[in-house]
Order: sequence, then C-alpha cells, then structure tokens
Amino acid sequence: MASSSASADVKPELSSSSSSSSSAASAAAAAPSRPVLFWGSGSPPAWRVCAVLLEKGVDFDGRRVQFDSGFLKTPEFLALNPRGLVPSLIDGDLVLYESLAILHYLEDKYPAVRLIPKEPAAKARCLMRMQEANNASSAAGEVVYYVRRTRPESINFPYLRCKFAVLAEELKLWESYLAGAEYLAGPGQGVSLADFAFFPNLAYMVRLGLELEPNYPNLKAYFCRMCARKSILASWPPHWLKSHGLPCLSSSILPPVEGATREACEAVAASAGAGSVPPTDVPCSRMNTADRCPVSARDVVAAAARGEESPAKC
Ligand SMILES: N[C@@H](CCC(=O)N[C@@H](CS)C(=O)NCC(=O)O)C(=O)O
Repeated sequence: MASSSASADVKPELSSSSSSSSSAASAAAAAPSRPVLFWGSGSPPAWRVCAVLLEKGVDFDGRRVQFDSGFLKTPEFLALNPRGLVPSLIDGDLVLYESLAILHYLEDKYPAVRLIPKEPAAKARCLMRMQEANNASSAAGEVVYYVRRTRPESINFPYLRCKFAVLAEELKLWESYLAGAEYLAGPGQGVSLADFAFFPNLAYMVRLGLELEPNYPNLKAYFCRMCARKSILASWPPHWLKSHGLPCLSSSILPPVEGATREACEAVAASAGAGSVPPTDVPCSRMNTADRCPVSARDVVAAAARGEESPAKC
C-alpha cells in the first residue's frame, strides 16, 4: 500500500492501496510519525476527515481502501477498527474511528487553524450542526437505499414520495440554517467543523441527483462556496470525477401521477441506468445539477493542485 503526504495547498495523491492485509498492521506497528488515514472514495464520513486534515495543513499518510477488496474486514484491520469501516485514523499508538470524533481530535491536536468558534453560542451551534449532519445523511440514505434495493417494478411510489418528503423537510432545515449565514456556525462565523461534517453529505446528495434549484437557494450558494475551498476540491472523491452517480435523489424519478404503471417504473430504472456510462469529463454542472457552469470538475481540481483560485463560479 503506497502512501503519500498531503497539504492544504496541493491535491494529495490519496490514491494508494492495493489494500494488502498486512498494511494496517504495519501502519500500526510502525507507529508512524504522521497520522495515517484509511479512507475510501465516495465515503462522506471519510471525506470529512480528509478535508479537515487538508484544511489544517496536516501532513498525513492517506491510504485508499477499495470497498470491495475485503480489506476492511481482515483480522488485521478489524484489530484496529472492530467496526471495519473508514475513516480510521492512526496517530502513533492511537487508533480512532467515527468521523466526528476524529474531527474533534484533529481540532485539539492541530489548533493552528481553528475550526470550532471560541464564542460560546457559535461554538454550541457548530457542535449542534455537526451532530445534526448525520440526520441529513440518514434522510438521503432512506431514499437512496430504497431505490437501489427495490426492483423497478416493485417500487411503491407513494411510499417513495413519503421518503422524498422527509428528505425535503430535512433540507428545509439546513436551508434555514444558512439564511443570512455563509457557514453553518451562524452569521458572521467562518467555516467550521460543522461545514466539514455536513458538506460531504450534501455533495453526496447532489451527486445522486438532488436539485438544489429552485427550492434551496441558500444551500445552492453554500454548495458553491464550499466547492471553492482548496481542501474540499483536493479531497473530492476521485471516482466521482470520473462517473455520474445514479440519480436516485432526482425528483424526476417520481412519476407525475401516483400509482405508476409498470412502463413508468421501467422508465425510472432506465433513467437511473443513464449514469452507468462514464463521461470523459464531468462538467461542474453535473456535480451541481444546476446546468449553469461550463467549468469542468477536472479543471477545478487541476487549478486547486496548482494552488490557483477555483475557476468554478457556479
Ligand atoms: N459513523 C461512521 C460511519 C462510517 C461508515 O459507515 N463508513 C462506511 C463508508 S461511508 C464504510 O466504511 N463502509 C465499509 C463497509 O461497510 O464495509 C463515521 O462517521 O465514521
């Protein structure tokens, strides 16, 4: 498993890992002087940690795990993290898992770049939003897993509509949190751990077809604001830059009339399959679903790697 360093200014070669089972053990045994992060492409919790490490300019050793390799369930890895999940962070003798706990650890260990506000009310809001971020991923997951796991002809559209409605309620909350505020710790506050906890969930939803326009203008502006951060761009899940996600969260998968026919369900399945052809270049607009921005994601990431300002103005 190759390793690499990363800083806030460059795109890390976080690609590593042929995931040999001895790697986890050796990572621990070597008690490395810089933290080792096991992560997986497309995992929002792992993205939280990658992004915060980059935001804080921490030199770390990122090891990408392929989810289908079985590596996370090897005895060696389970000895480190009995849950067998990413993210897992090894820092000397300390092994940590659970992304939010890792974010707190990083905040204490690397205080030079502060990501929890000092002022008590803003701090409390930041901590509150961090925890709430998991509600957003649960509400999205309810839709995504139902669509993915149900045969198209068996999809119960009234039931699916309910799940969409719950997700919409959840998103309305986040929309309201951003009223008059650029970031989630509240008006006048800068970026904080709350943003790094929430944004990967939002980006996951957008990748899966969530339309931020016209219903969520604050979230849309926030999405673009966060997209312009080098730490976010540099840690963007690599495989998301190469392929579309299945558009499970696009409201277009709901037929206009309830009680869908079999043909309508098959059309839904076919449209979900539209994401299976990887494009050579993913326009930013496909990440945003806004169809406004002509800049490609590849350009955005390349600019970040050169230390330039993001060309994405979408
Ligand atoms: N609550 C955990 C969730 C971690 C988690 O679910 N990780 C997933 C990826 S998103 C994973 O490692 N899945 C691998 C597997 O289930 O084998 C956290 O916040 O870190």
